[in-house]
Amino acid sequence: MKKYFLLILVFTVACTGKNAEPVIEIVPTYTPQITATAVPPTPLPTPTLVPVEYSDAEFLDFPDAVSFRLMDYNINWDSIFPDDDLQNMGYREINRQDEFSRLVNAIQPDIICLQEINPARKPQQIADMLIEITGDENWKAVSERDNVIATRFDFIEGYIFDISNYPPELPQAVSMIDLPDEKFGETDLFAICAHFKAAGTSSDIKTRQRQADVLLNRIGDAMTPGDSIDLPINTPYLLMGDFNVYDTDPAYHLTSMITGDIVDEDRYGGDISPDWDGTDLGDVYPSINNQGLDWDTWRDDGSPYSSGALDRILYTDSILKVINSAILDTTLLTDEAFDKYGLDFGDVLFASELGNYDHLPIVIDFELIAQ
Ligand SMILES: [Ca+2]
Ligand SMILES: [Ca+2]
Ligand SMILES: [Ca+2]
Ligand SMILES: [Ca+2]
Repeated sequence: MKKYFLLILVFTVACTGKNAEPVIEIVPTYTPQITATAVPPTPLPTPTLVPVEYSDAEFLDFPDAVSFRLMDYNINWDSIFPDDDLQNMGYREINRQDEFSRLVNAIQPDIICLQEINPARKPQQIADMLIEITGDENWKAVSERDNVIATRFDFIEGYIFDISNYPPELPQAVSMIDLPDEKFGETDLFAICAHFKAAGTSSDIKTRQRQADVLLNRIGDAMTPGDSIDLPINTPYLLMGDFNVYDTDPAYHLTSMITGDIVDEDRYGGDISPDWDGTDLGDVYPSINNQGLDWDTWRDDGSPYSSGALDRILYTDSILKVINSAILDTTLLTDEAFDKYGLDFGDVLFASELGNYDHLPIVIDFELIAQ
């Protein structure tokens, strides 16, 4: 019976694309559908032998007093909410409440970017959950589509993208985060938490590019006087989330986001310089447990898809400096690390299944570069 179920599961995964990345638009009224037009999966590459090294998770220690910590995590649809939560998406597959709680308390982020939260949820629900998990009353959250930005700092109102003219699948969550003045001076942080369209049809690829073009158009507005939003000059920003960067297409949307190259210029305007000094954005490109051996943020050994760095943290590296970064894989930690940080072996696994992680959480510490 179990084998039969597994066969169905494998078949379903093969038909629907990335595990737990259903081929659907993230619009509440849209009926999810299994498509027959998915691009056939690429043949499995010859497995590369990644050396296994166990880590004490020293990257979870705070590097210094003037850094802030980011956590980015595609949690897989509504997995962090209780089983009986009425707003769970129909295709929610697992309960990760306890795991998420341990991860947040071990990582102790100042800013969190989450994807695959039911768009119908009020962001305050996520803030309340983080207050309960951490005991810190300061958590606040904003959301757009399935993207949520939460912070224990404050938000500064008035810095939002005008997205009124765009189809609902294109916008992403944005916010201005008030970095504490005593540590960061007058500089605050603009944050964009994005989820690019999943799956591999030509329509999916086009949607990812349009999402990139829309973001670049809005960032261009934010960085120049006039129109709907003006960031204070040299405001650092993060452009982070699940970019769905696959090896089955050129993933030009990532190149666009790094370089400012808008593809549909008729609709979204001319190219921009995404960093304040006229250069490209930086791509943190962290590695598993900061070991420099493996850079994949998504992995499911039982699926026909290659693992890959689907999730990205882009940043204005003229203003921000990465001083510590890691993709957290709890299955490669020592017993000492479990004791010290209160983590369990399977905290990042998908349904406790070895070799299947879905997405992994990312931890980055940033410092401001003195201007
Ligand atoms: Ca501030
Ligand atoms: Ca402007
Ligand atoms: Ca262009
Ligand atoms: Ca740069």
